[in-house]
Amino acid sequence: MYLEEIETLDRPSLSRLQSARLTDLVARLKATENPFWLEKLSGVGSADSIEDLPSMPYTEKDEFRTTYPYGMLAVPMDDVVRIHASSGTSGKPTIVAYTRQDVALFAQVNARALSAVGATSRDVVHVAYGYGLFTGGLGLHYGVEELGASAVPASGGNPRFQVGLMMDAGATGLAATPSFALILAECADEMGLKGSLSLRWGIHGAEPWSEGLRDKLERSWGGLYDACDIYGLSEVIGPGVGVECKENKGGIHVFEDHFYPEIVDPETGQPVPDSALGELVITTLTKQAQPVIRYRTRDITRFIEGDCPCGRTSRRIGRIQGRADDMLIIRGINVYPRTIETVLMEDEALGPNYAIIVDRRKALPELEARVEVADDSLIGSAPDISSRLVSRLRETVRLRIEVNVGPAGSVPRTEVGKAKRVFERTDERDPLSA
Ligand code: DLL
Repeated sequence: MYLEEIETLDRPSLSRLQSARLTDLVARLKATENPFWLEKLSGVGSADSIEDLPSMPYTEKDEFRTTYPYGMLAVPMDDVVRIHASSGTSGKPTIVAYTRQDVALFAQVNARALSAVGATSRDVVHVAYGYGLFTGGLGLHYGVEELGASAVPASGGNPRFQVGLMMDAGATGLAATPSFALILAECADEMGLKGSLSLRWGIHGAEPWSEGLRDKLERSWGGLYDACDIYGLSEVIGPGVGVECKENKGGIHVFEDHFYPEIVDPETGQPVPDSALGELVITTLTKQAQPVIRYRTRDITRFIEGDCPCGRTSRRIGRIQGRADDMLIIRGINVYPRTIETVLMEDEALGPNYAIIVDRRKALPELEARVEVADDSLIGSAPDISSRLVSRLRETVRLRIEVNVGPAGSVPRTEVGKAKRVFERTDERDPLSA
């Protein structure tokens, strides 16, 4: 463990640490001359305990937009040493700023995350998250260096070149989105190199993925590979808000000494009962440049109760089910794309790539899933595969979803950035061939 003393702290001591940090955070924000924070905290007292947090106001994504670019800064610009921006889907990106201490924290939490998935200073880590404004590349990169391992800053794209580099540089760890890790595995297979690589583990996040996808990913790297989930978001810090440990792979440990998690009902904003699904809300207890109080992440998850065999005492959250704003409403039924993925990936006959098409050509939208066989020898069974998936999807999602099974490699891959899985269809053109 990278910071054993903190990561195994008993709960009462952790709670005292969180309380002291919250008191300090509120005092720091009240001492700024920033009208945004003065107004937000106008009805808040000195915050003596972490238990005071649920009575404080939320921070919303929209506030990053309305205060763009620097309206939420809690330090003078002189103290800012780095800027990142979130991958906004529309309009202006969200700018996030870091002081030198924030950059050190960013490196520390990523070193902790890497250590939890099994990395040590002896690893050569191939970092295939995008470098640049996106927090993934630099976040993991600094974490690798903090741990004392060797970082290979490959960034996204050009998978054949990357596989060659992994081979030559002797990569033992892979930091990449789950979808890009699969592309690399496919490529390594095509190049006849899969068995020759020495990969032991992968740290995968930035997009939703399922247990079935983990299984396929671990198998496609030859079975000795631990694929763990890393979670984070730019508005909070970037990657390294939490991670799964390799011992359990049963929930994401949130680095709660820095990022305090709550789960609330996305409609009412009220806390949900233990282990119920809801929206994750995070307070950054120690960040300096751009802290957030009760940030509504829009990510849907639940708390996981019970101790973890790895010995970490921090609370765990389940895999992110999707974003409140990604939820599709089809004929009155709420569907998260990840629920469809879960059903598809359980089927052994399918490869790991899929696309969901929301067909809006008629008055009532319809869903189609485009999938591919794991191996072209199975293509003759496409009609059977399709009909069993239609009935499984009907049982799980309560909708008829058309399933089209194509040959291996027929679903488009995303080589740079986050995988695009959901496509809208509004006219005769096939959105996948656009
Ligand atoms: O995606 C930070 C990151 C980089 C995380 C590398 C992990 C690895 P943003 O671009 O701001 O930051 O996007 C944040 O991505 O609110 C989630 O909806 C989604 N997301 C991030 N990690 C996961 C994950 C980075 N492990 C948004 N599972 C978040 C599911 C994830 N969704």
